[in-house]
This record gives sequence, C-alpha cells and structure tokens, in this order.
Amino acid sequence: MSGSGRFTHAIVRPPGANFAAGITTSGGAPDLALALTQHASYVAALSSLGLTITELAPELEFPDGTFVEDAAVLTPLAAIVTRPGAASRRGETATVCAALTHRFRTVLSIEAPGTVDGGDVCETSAGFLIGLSARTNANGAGQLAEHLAGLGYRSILINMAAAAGLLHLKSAISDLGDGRLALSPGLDPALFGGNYEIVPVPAEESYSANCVRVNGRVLVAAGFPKFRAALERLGLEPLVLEVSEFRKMDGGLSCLSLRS
Ligand code: CIR
Repeated sequence: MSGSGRFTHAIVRPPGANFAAGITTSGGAPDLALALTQHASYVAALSSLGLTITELAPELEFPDGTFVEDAAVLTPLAAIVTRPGAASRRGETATVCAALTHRFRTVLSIEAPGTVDGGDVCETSAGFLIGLSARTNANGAGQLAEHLAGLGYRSILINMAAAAGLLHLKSAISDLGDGRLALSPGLDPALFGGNYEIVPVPAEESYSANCVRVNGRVLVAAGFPKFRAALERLGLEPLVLEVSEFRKMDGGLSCLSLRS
C-alpha cells in the first residue's frame, strides 16, 4: 500500500542568496530574509512531527534548488532521481542523488529524453498519479511508471493539457488519505476516474490545494480559511504554515521537502 502519509525523514534545502533569480510566473520578488524564516518554520514543523532532517546547502547556480521535491520521487523501497523539465534545474539532482544514496539501497533515474518533475507525482492509496505537464513529458512519465511497476506500484497518468496555468499536478491536488483527494477547480474531477472522494478546494483558495499529510497532520498554507475549515470538518488536523515568499516563485508546501 502506498500513500500512508507516515514519514521519518525529510531532505530540505534553504533558499540561497539568488533565490529571486529562479523561474516564476507570479511576478513578485521574494524577500530572502522572510523566505529563510518561513523555511526554518517549515523545517521546525517537520521536526515537531518526528522527522529527522537532512539539510542540503544552497547552490548558487541553481536558484530553484530549494524546491527539492522536483528532483526525486521516493517510495519505501527505492528512490527515483528525476530529470527536471526546466533545463536550468537539471543540475539540482546531483546533490539530491548523493543524499539519497545514503538512505536508499536502490536509486533509479529518469534518462533523456524523458523529463519528470516530482511536483507532478502524487502518491495515493490507489497508486501514483503522474501528471503530464509542461515539465513532465510522456517519455519521462513512461520511464517513471516502469520503475514504479518494478517496485510493485500502480501508476495512473493524468493528462493536464486542458489545465492551462497549472505548473504541476500537485499545484491542484493533494492526497488526504482514506481515499480522499483535495482538488482545485483547475483540474476536471473526471480525470480521476471515480477512484477518490474529491474534497473540493474553493476557486479563490486554489493555492491551498497543495497541502501535505505528515504523521497525522496536514500542512496547509496560511491564508485559506475555507479549505482549512473543510479539513477540520473531515477530522483532519491542519498545521498552518506561511509560505508567501515561496508562492512568489511558483512553489508551495510540498515542493520544499522530499519525505520518506
Ligand atoms: C519552478 O518553476 O520550477 C520553480 N520556480 C517552482 C517549483 C515548484 N515546485 C513544485 O511545486 N513542486
């Protein structure tokens, strides 16, 4: 069974001095000092939930390197190092791969011409959902699905072609456990084939669809009271974190860690 939401470890990387030079469609310049404070609170939250943390050093040549989730897909049995869709991000995987070899006996990889961003991969109790996006191509998704099949996991490809403006699959969905998916209106529920109970995220709070279930809590971005209340009604316990500076660089809560 995948998608347990139970973790003992996380890899993170604080934003570096050139964080503002990363890829963004959002426009606003992030405040580095505030981003570092928000990152420290994020790491403290993971620690408080029982995770031990491996903190990688920022690399000045990779301003998007703080979004470590895009560099790998983790399963209990093996890690799969990705080949990110944005050429400027490909070099981020070297240090992530080095850290993973300390924790995983099996480390697989996505090879050219395949591309995969970890943000397009959502582990659920029914298998791994893999978004076909501007960052994850069919070749990369196919390689990933093959690796996952070899490890005993089912994959379901989600075509995001009709979802203009969504960077990653997990910009719009999150696994909430117990067969539930948080889903923003950016993606058609029909894509998920009736396999899940859909928990709708209000359009005006769509950014909060990127949340993370960790050891009995759900990390949720600050500023989205309706979605937070919806989680509470389901008996889930939100842990609210401010990530405004990462949002300015098109990132969210899940992309700031690789959990295993
Ligand atoms: C990028 O465009 O690649 C970064 N600025 C943001 C990546 C966010 N990653 C994620 O949501 N998994």
